[in-house]
Amino acid sequence: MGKGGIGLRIGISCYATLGGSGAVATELGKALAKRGHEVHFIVSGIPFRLGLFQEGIYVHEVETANYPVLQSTPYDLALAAKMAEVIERYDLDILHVHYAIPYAVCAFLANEMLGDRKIPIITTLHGTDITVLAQDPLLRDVIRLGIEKSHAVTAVSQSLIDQTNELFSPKCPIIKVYNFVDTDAYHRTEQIGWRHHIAPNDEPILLHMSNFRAVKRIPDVISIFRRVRDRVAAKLLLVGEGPELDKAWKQVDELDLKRDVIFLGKRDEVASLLSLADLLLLPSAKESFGLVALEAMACGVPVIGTGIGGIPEVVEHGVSGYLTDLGEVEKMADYAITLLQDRSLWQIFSDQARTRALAFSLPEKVNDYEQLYERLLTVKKGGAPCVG
Ligand code: GMT
Repeated sequence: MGKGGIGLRIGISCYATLGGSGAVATELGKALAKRGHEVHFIVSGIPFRLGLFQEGIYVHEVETANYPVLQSTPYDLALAAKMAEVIERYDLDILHVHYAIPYAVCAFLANEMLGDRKIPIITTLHGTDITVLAQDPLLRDVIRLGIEKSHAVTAVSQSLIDQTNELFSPKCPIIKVYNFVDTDAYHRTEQIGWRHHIAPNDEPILLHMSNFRAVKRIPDVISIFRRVRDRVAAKLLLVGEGPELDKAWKQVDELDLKRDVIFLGKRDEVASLLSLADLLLLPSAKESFGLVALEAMACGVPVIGTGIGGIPEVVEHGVSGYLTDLGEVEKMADYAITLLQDRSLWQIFSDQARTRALAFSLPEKVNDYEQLYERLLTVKKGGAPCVG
């Protein structure tokens, strides 16, 4: 808690729709409000993990307007104006934005609008802002600006820090704050009814949950499952929606897997769904952290995936899951079968997954962010340009 025991007024901007960065930002905001801070979400819609009313939380929706002279609706400018308005109206102490584009850049713009009323900006990098968008020369220098103008920059894994350093060599060191999971809310629960509905003959359930973007390698998920199902009666639960969904339907159809693959679409009951699963499949091509892996592990679900990006910082190969190189679907299927055919080995991995998840528990990481806010507010008085 800041200001000598008094709560801070914290602005948070993030993507409100499906995605790990929005999930982390929202869970952080909720936890900060529980600790007595006043949290103002400045967003394009109600954050999907916000849940029911909670004291200390405010949501400010960015409204956009279009005019015939403009090529497109100026969302980013409207966001910057909204940030400035909320900072001023609610006398915010700090603005914490999640994702470099557009949030870090808009936060800088908002501060410029405020003149002497500038507040510290903290930017958390989540992954694709660096690993995908910053690879585009059109966006690279805009992202660089967002990073350089932030008063502190955090990233969700060492892998992401290394990639950011390689690309931008920022003057101010990037701070590592791993993502977290609320291990009280995320734990394995009996899901007898659902389980019976999905797997009436008690078949093991493999699960994949994502925003179905190309980096998630949905075709690999289905190929792994096909190989598993050829040897073990099993079901695959696909949770989420996105650009690769149609292709996934087609592949399932072509491989004649329709009876065993269930497309659930977007769902909120993440912990309950994960509790249904025996294994999580995460064969991503890029993954700066893999929040879903952590949430699955908290629910005692071992992970079979790629050892790419930040995933090995979360999942320990041979302990809480198995990791392979990109595209090694045969190997991933073999690992899955090993765990599915040996229930006592699965139980050991399941317990170890839960133990591993406890190392990423929410209170500790929220402390890290709170301490960073404190440092920023102290340093601001001394006038240092950034905190690292
Ligand atoms: O995974 C996605 O495609 C969503 C994306 C996002 O921007 O919300 O997730 C990124 O941030 C998550 C939270 O920090 C990380 O757990 C994901 O690994 C990261 N995704 C990628 O790096 C592809």
